[in-house]
Amino acid sequence: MRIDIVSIFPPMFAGAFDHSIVKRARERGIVRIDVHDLRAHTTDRHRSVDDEPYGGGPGMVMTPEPWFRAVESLREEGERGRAILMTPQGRRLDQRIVRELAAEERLILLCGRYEGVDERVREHLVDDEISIGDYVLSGGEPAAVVLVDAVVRLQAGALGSAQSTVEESFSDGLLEYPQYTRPAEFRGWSVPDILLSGHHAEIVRWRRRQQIERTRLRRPDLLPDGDADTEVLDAN
Ligand code: 9D3
Repeated sequence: MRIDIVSIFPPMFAGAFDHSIVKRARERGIVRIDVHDLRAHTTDRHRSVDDEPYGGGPGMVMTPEPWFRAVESLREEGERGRAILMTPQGRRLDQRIVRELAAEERLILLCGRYEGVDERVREHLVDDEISIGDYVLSGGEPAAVVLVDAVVRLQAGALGSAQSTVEESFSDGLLEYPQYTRPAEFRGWSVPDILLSGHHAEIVRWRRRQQIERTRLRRPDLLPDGDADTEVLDAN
């Protein structure tokens, strides 16, 4: 898979893809990630990427020309790719969308800044718009890092064999059970006896109950046919 990122702040990605699973996937040739400076695609003396909004109002709007030039030049080499604008107005990223994007040959991620991007970019250039959640970032760059991480770890061969086993057994939509390691007692706090008992079948049942109970209390939205009122009452 190929991922191109277009931004006015390429240094924000320094080191972001140089560790852990993403690093290994790049080293293995599973994914190629290139960051591009939007300003390289400006044509005016001041390399401007924004201008005042038509109709007035606060802030600046990112001008369409550099985005079109950047994406069109990327598309001249290799696959067309799926161009995605990172924006608070996009579809909210979840694991279903991550799987959908992970199946693409190439992604071109556009990171906006300022108050927004000229509407013609969304209407005539990009194929998709993605948000990573309902909170305010200063721009699309951190969102692009999140998306890349989630998509790359789904590429075949990106995970070590131990990790892929874990991935499969926990992809059941529940939160994880509580985990402990040595020491059995730490500052007076003990590991639950059941985990030291060696009764494997009972441990499996205990962990399952913990998963369900924890999900019911903390993330009832993940459970099928939840009654929100009842769940809040039970939690308190
Ligand atoms: C404070 C300005 N906001 C009200 C006019 C609009 C606004 C514009 C641009 C809010 C945030 C941003 C910058 N954010 C992103 O570009 C962004 C984002 C986000 O803020 N949250 C979650 N996902 C994303 S993806 C891109």
